[in-house]
Parts: sequence; C-alpha cells; structure tokens
Amino acid sequence: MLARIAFWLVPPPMTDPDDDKRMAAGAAVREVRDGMLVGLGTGSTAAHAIHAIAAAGLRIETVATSAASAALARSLGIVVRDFADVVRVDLTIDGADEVDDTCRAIKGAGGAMVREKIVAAASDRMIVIADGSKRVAVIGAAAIPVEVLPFGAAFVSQELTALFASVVPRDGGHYRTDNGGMVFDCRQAVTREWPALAATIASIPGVLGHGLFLTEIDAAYIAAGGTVTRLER
Ligand code: ABF
Repeated sequence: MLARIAFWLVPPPMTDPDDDKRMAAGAAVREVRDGMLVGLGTGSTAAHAIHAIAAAGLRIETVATSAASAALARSLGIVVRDFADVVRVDLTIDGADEVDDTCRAIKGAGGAMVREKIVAAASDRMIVIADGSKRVAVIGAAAIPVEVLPFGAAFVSQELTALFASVVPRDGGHYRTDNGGMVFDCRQAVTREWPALAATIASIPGVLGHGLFLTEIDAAYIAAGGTVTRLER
C-alpha cells in the first residue's frame, strides 16, 4: 500500500528536452572517426554535437553551416575550414524543426538552411539529431522557411502567396541570414506534394533556398524520454 501511495507522490522522472538533444547528439558523434571532415550543423541540438566532438578529442577537421557554429567550434579548439574550398564532406550532423520516419525534414527555423543544404548535399552521409518533439508522422506543420534576396522581396513574396496561405517575413522583414538574405516563413501550403512544391519554390527568381530537405538526410537520431531511436531513409 505504501508503495502505491509513493508512486503517486513521486511521479516518473520527466526528461528535460535538452537532455534528449544531448543524447541524440552523442549518438551521432559516435559515428565520427579520426581523419574525417565533418559538417557542423546549426541550432541548439547541433551545438550539443559540437561540444561532444570537442569533448571526444577527435582528430578531425570541420566545416560549419553558420558563423555561430563556426565560432562555437573554434572556441572549443576545433579546426573549422572555409567551406568555399571544399567539395566533399564525410559526415554532417545537424538539427531539424520536423523529421518524419523516412527522414524527410523541415529545417531553417535557425535561418541557416541554405548553407545547411549545400553542406548536406556535399556530404557522403548526413545525420539529423533531434529531441522527440521534432518527430512527426508527416512533415508540414512547421513553417517552411524560404531565404530570399532582399532585392526581390516584394516580387518573391507575391509568388510565394500563390503557394502558401501564410507568408510572413521574419522579424518584420528585418531578419538577415549569414548570407544577407531575408527569410519568409511559409505555412499552409496549397499542396503536400513536397517534391513538386520544393521545385516550384526553388524556381522563383530571387529565392536562394528553402527548408524542405527531402533527399539529403540519410539517418536521424531522435531522443525521447532517455531513449534514442535511429531512423534510416
Ligand atoms: C538547424 O537547427 C535548423 O535547420 C533547424 O531549424 C534548427 C533546429 O534548432 P534546434 O536544434 O535548436 O531546435 O539545423
């Protein structure tokens, strides 16, 4: 009887999402080997991976998907090369806003999706890391960020409103990415035929990139409640 009362008085431990992010990051970093050129993602989950790489004392070089991630890595003693001189990366580890069981993802809430997609495309393997809140049955609830050359802001916004019911310039149009681009956060797409939508977005002159990652991701480590699940594309 006392045990039964104790159970109700002491609920099961709730894990902190940050602990889950750290667990997912640690699982991915265990795939890093000495001698690799590693792509460093952007965001709080990717930051855990950067700390884990530093802590592991791995003899690697890296490229970063944002100025922020490059600064964090260098502050931890990690060699960060200029990606402009790189054509191939062994392994990239990055976060996501949503990821489904086929490793399709929406990325870019952190505004780094253009560089993230270039680095992912140059990578032999690309692994997403996330806490359980990012795992979805089907992507599409999260905003799809679209980076736009400011020169084309009004024109591209008009073109995007034909594809989405909601097109919102980030920070009232004042937000700028590391590339100097604006970001429009787009919701309620007119179609969920994601490949076709991705191609249409990319075809708009003035669009620099978007956050639909449909083919770039090879695997994902999702941590929830202290348990890590590995998904494969
Ligand atoms: C980056 O990290 C972005 O693509 C994505 O939007 C963001 C997720 O940030 P966090 O890990 O902090 O949730 O990879």
